[in-house]
Amino acid sequence: MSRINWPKHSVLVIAVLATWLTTYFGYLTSFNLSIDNMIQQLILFINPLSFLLLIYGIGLFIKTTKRRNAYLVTISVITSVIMFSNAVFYRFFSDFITIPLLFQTNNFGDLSSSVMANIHGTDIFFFTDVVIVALAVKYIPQPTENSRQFKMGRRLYFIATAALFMVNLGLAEAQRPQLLTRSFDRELLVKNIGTYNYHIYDLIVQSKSHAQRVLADGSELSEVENYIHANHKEPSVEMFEDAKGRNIINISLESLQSFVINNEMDGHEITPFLNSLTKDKDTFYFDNFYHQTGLGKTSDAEFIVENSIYPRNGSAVFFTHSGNTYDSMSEKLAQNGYFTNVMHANNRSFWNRDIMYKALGIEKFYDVESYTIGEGQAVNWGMKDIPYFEQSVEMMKDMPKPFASRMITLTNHHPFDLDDEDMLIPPYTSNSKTLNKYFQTARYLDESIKVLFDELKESGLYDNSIIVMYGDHYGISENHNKAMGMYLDKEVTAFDNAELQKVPFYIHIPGNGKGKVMHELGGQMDVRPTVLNLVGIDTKEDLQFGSDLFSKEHEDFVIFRDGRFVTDKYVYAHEVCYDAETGEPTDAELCAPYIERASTELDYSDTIINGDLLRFKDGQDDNEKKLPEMKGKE
Ligand code: GP9
Ligand code: MN
Repeated sequence: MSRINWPKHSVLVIAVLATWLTTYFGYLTSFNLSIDNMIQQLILFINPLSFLLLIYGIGLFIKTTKRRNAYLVTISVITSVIMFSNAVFYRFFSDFITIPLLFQTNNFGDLSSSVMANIHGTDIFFFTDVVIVALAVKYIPQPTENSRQFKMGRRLYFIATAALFMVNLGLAEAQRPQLLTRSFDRELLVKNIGTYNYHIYDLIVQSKSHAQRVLADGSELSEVENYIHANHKEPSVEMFEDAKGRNIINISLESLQSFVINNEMDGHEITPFLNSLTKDKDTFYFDNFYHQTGLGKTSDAEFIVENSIYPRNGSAVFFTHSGNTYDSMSEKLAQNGYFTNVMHANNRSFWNRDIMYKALGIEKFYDVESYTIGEGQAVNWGMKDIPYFEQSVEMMKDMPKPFASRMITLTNHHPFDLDDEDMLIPPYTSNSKTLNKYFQTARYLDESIKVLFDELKESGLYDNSIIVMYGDHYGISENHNKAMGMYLDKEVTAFDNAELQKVPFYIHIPGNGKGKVMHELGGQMDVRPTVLNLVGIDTKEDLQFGSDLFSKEHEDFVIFRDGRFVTDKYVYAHEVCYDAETGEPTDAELCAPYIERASTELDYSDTIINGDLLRFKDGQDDNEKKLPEMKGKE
């Protein structure tokens, strides 16, 4: 071999190529990554490269050949171990490794036996690059140089590496806007920035929150407790236990905003079934109810509904704080004899749900693998809502009773695509394709709820259940103000945009008879206390920011995650105080006391999450968290 005249730095090039290709073939053979188009395939192909150029390139700073060789081999071993561990892990979790999971150590006993069972002989493949790198360093001579020319070349090498990383990130952002801030899904991260960069990203996110947690102590908890107890509202006595012992079906209505309820689009009713419920004697419909989510969208809504605590600003709490202790609604229901679960026909790692649900004490997650998606039963983001509800009710029949199921719908999701046969009304005609299609998917969602009610009645579950439904967040963003203005027939101001954050909230109690339209001003924060009071569970001692919507003491004050707020008199948006009645700007002084309250409350909420303060609360045991269920292929 030494007779061949190898170009300079051949070893480095070979090492990068070997690990790059091993990684790429590892992606293709060991993970079930859904690739929709050529660009995504290209991103997947190039995504290991910038990291490998960087990490192997560090070898260019090592002067002695022996040490440099040892370094190159070590890197090839580490990258192989990373890919190999992820592949084994993926076999039973359908997910990539994340740091919080590695710290949830009390299940490692079970884990090690599952690990052994999930190692395949063919996994030796992941170490192909180690063999190649070892051979290369042994047989290929390496230059020892430190000339100016070399330093220049080295600089160019790193500039090119950085440029490649930027191109990768640019392509990824174009495919998935806000990829890093919203960090939807580990699968998406791996597909877009690669396994290695994903692990670095995970390390940064997790260590940031870990540091804040370490610095926190119990004294902060008493301050927050004082604030919350001082603002405590007595729940309604009249509604206490109105749904005691019943199954709770709590539905997240994807992207559904209140403006479609009891409204028409070009003469077509948009949500006929949900409209009929607003006039139903067993239904309480809240028409002044707001979402309070941030970047975590659906998952933020879930977080709020479970905990009655604000999600995080600028990141998804499901990702950043899945290691915390929570006092969730599900956990409380489970303590009171309910079988708690979430039903959602999507990948279990989306929004880090598989891990967060364990922290929330949810007993079972019926994810996409619990469903059979037949021909024509998927559109847009996945399973269509109608078959989803049909199959879910089938599963409910077999659940221990009473059960508490949170259900998450999906079809009415941006970009609001629908198959022709599911279009029950024509599209709208504005300059926004998004808004035009939104009415049709909202109409489909409405139809699916009707199917759910029918199925529940048919299964015999209906009479002994309550059905709670909330819109999770807006579907039409401010980017579509012009089209919205055309639909609403007015110019959409910051005031209107705040008003457009209203989402429908329903509580349907079969046979109750007291149902009506409730104008109480409320938000997602109020779901937990309201529902728990209905089933007769006391929440007086709980750290929650919401209160029972049926309570006479309930306060007309809703704070948005971004600091906007609404009271019965004022709406505060983009630093302007509006008169709630007229929608006109008014004296800023009038909003001042509420601005203060809003920021105090949001700060306290952040303090709870950042410091993981609920672990200091009596009766909480941080060690109870378990790893997500094993899904071995035994
Ligand atoms: C995905 C679904 C949609 O599982 O919850 O998430 P979103 O983008 O609306 O947050
Ligand atoms: Mn959503």
